Amino acid sequence: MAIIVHHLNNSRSQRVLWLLEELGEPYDVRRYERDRRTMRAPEALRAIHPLGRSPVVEVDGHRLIETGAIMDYLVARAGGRFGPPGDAKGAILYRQFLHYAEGSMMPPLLALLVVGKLGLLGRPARPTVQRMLDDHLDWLEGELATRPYFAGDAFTAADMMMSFPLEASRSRGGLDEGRPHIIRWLKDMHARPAYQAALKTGGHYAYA
Ligand SMILES: N[C@@H](CCC(=O)N[C@@H](CS)C(=O)NCC(=O)O)C(=O)O
Repeated sequence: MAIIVHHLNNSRSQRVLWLLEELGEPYDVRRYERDRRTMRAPEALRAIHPLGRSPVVEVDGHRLIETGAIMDYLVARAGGRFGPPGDAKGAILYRQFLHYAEGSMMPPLLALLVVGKLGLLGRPARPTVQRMLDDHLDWLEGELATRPYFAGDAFTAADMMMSFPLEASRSRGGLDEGRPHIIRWLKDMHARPAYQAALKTGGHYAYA
């Protein structure tokens, strides 16, 4: 049975479509549209999983949430393609960035979003949250100055995981050409044929 991806437009689940395109794995996309006013997922997604969030993937008789876990599962299922590199340092970096993307990088981006929505009320908090994000961006710029991809010389699922927080940073977190190594990396990611193919199956994606 083909893998089913429950995909919300403009969301983290774009990365799952991208990985499946890289793997050449057949999949069906069930698309959900955000509410234009609240930007929340539609109620229909709660029928798939009680959290009503995306991605949700149906694979091998399981229903799986959490992007990092989904990527990890799909990579293992594909015999480790796009998984941890063979060298010890690369394998550590792979694990680190696979989890860091959602665990550490997304929270300040989410905080920035909330602060932005608060308008004038949120304004006093903005510099503090921006500084938190800048710490991440400065560190990542230094990391990508030393190697082409997050886990070393090879493109891996860790790069795919890192795409969403860095795309969101470019869109609303002040990431620009002043951090040339991250921008170079983003351009490389967007140039991949599988990334482009995933944009076609996923529908509108504001961050590409
Ligand atoms: N850490 C989770 C986050 C899941 C999540 O919050 N997904 C967002 C999409 S970017 C969502 O479905 N939001 C819809 C909503 O909050 O209503 C993951 O990576 O899967």
